Amino acid sequence: MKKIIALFVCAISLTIITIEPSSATTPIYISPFITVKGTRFVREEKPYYIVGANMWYAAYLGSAGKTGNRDRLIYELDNLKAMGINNLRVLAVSEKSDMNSAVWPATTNGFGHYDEELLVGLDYLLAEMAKRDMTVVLYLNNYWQWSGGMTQYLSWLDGVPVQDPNITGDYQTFMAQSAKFYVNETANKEYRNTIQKIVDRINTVNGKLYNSDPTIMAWQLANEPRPGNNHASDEDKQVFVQWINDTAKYIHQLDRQHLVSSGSEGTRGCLDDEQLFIKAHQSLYIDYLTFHLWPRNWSWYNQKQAEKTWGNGLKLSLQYLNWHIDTANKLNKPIVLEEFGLDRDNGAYDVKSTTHYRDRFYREVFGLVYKRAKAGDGIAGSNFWAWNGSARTIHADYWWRTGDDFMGDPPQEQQGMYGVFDSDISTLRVIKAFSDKMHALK
Ligand code: IFL
Repeated sequence: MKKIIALFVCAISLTIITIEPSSATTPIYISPFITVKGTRFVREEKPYYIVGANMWYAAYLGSAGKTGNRDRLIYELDNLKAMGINNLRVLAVSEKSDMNSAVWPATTNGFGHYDEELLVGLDYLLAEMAKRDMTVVLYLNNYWQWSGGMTQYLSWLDGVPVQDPNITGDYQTFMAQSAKFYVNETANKEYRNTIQKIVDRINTVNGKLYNSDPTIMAWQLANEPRPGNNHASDEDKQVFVQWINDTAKYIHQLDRQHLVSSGSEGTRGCLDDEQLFIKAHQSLYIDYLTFHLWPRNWSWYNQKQAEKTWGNGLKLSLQYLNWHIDTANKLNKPIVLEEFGLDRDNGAYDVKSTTHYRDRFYREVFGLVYKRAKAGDGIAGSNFWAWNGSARTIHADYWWRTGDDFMGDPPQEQQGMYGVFDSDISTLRVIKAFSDKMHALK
């Protein structure tokens, strides 16, 4: 009996002896994915700040087919990297549309019909971004028409062509139409099929599974989803909140590694209803908040009367920024200013025109983002809209036509309106100065 006890004691002490050294050497798993800790993004146990740009067309350039331009993509990514850009916001899927103001070609050409060349373009983009240690937010639909989007799903179902709001001038009707998408079960079933196809894809360039690729920071439901037009009802708002929650939940069920965000503009995209924005982003499945800032689109500033309207435009912009950052603090989630922009001077589109007011605006926005991030508030960074890079328009009317260079200004807007060209030296300097400061944040 004594012998047995002695052996038992010996076994215990042996166990203890062996546990100690092995537990000390057990490697701790450090996730390569961007995760959320309170109001911060964290990667590899360090805070991760977004110093980003919008480049909706980046996957188009990655295609080896006729719309692609891989040499240009490499050039743009190298330039962005040199400026300290670590994150891009990119359109992952487009829907083929006959509208003049929509891009051509498109990733989906009808239910279940995919353009493999464009998907390979996305593969190529992800592989090149990984080499540069950049991350990407991929949006999976669009409330607006320029990439097909929600109205195109509906049109595939009922066979009625979408009325191009750029031609009719009737954005109110278009917006109400777009919001009908949320309640259309068949359209949402197909949208979810597409999401699954993307999330489960194996990258043909580097062999990685999309759902386990840390280059992808987040999936985003759509670009600028809104509950409807200016007259949307309480019921429309409820539908919107539900759709955000359910779609985000669906994506999380498919992919447990990546973050999910809405793509919302903030309160401006919620009919100025603060509670609606909060409700939509309180969802357990929405990992962080997004907002956009468009002083001229929202009539806070007039590019033709810049000096006269600057003060008010800036005041409202700063209020907007601060309110959203305060709200992120309250909800204890990070927030990203993932779009903002201002016209070139006097509303010019030409690459040679000056950008004094834009530079001033960027400085103000970056200044506030930096100040509040440094103070430990929920703002996790920004993506300016948008990177035009080396693209140039060849048309006197500045409208995009099939086959033209893709630039940050989508086809529903004049080319050169808000995008930053690689020759906009003064703006590039402002971006670089911001990026240096953000990267120095601990
Ligand atoms: O081009 C626009 C884009 O559709 C968007 N927000 C505003 C941009 C500039 O008007 O998502």
